[in-house]
Amino acid sequence: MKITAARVIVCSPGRNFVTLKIETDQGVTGIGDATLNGRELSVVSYLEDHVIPCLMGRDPQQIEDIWQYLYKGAYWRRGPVTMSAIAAVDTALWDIKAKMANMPLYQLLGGRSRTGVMVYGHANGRDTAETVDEVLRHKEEGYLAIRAQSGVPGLNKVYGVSGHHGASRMYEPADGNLPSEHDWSTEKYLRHTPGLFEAVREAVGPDVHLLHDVHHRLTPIEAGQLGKALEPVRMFWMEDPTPAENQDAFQWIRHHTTTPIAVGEIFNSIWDCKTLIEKQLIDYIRTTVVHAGGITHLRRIADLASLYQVRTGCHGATDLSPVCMGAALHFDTWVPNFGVQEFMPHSEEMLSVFPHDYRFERGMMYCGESPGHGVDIDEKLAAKYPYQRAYLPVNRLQHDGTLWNW
Ligand code: CS2
Ligand code: MG
Repeated sequence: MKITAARVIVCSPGRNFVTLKIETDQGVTGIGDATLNGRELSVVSYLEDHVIPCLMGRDPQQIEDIWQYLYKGAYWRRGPVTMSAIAAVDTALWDIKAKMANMPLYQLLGGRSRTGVMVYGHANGRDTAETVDEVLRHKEEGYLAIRAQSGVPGLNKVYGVSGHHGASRMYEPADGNLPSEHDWSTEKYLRHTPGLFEAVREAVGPDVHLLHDVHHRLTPIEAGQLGKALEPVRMFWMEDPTPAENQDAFQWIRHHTTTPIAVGEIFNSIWDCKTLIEKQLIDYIRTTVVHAGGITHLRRIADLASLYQVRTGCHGATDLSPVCMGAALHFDTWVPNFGVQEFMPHSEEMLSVFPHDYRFERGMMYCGESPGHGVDIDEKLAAKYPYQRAYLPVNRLQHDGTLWNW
């Protein structure tokens, strides 16, 4: 069996997506997500100019050898661009192999480990009252796990909150021809957030899992302070409490709080999280199919995590395409140490470009039974949505403009 062609499809049905399609001499094709929000065209070039020429004529069944070839053969290992490109190839090859085996991808990985995939939804509001309303709306829809993000009194624009009530589902941070600028004050955030979650827990009751994304903005000791303040709320997790380049820094959070910690959506290899997992400094690992080297590498991360009772919590924002969501749901259906899957619903416009067989029902998601990962791309429709450059925002401290973590 041979790879005969491969091409990158860039489209923007509401936001930019990058998809790799691989064709074979047996007529079977596979697709993979290669979307890196705000730096999409870097991955396009990495694939078109450097990876695709090396794939021609190779046997698509040799998923592992191709992974090792692209990882070690690049010499310059790791990084979000490299690992997103490798992920796209890997996902497409697993799609092909499952189609050749005439089985849904989760069967090929080792079969079903659970009846369905528990997901968490995004409830956002401009203030505490709106956020409580959104959390209750999600509870009504059957979500068992709900992330809550709210505006902060005295701040103009913060992560995770759209500009108007009820639009929380379509929070799309990448916009504009240049990065927009947000303002930040840790003091105002720490004054506001414990009260937000007291109100949310009071309204939603004890059974719903509550999550929150700090989005890399605190120091370790501030994160310990927040985690301790949130303990009475019994959070499912506090996400990205502090930047994670220094993995050892998380020990200072652990010294002060038992609030569970999730990290890893911006990680792209097992090396980014090895210390965090081995020292049990986290409880959930957020690495994803599209940014952490595909199914092949994500399995290795999950297996390492399972040795230390760390569970998976794959990233699933709308800047990860439906192709990534489809592949992730097969991974989630198989992986023994599953925790939760993020689910930020794509718009109908986005989904129209990516026919898929996964579905949401009362807080759970279910991958389909069709061979492969169950997602395709309508290339004619995709062509109607040309790429539009868009950036993620940057963040500055409100009092003096210091560039901060967004
Ligand atoms: C967020 C993301 O979903 C999350 O947990 O951290 O929305 C993140 O901001 C985007 O994926 C960045 O592209
Ligand atoms: Mg996050």
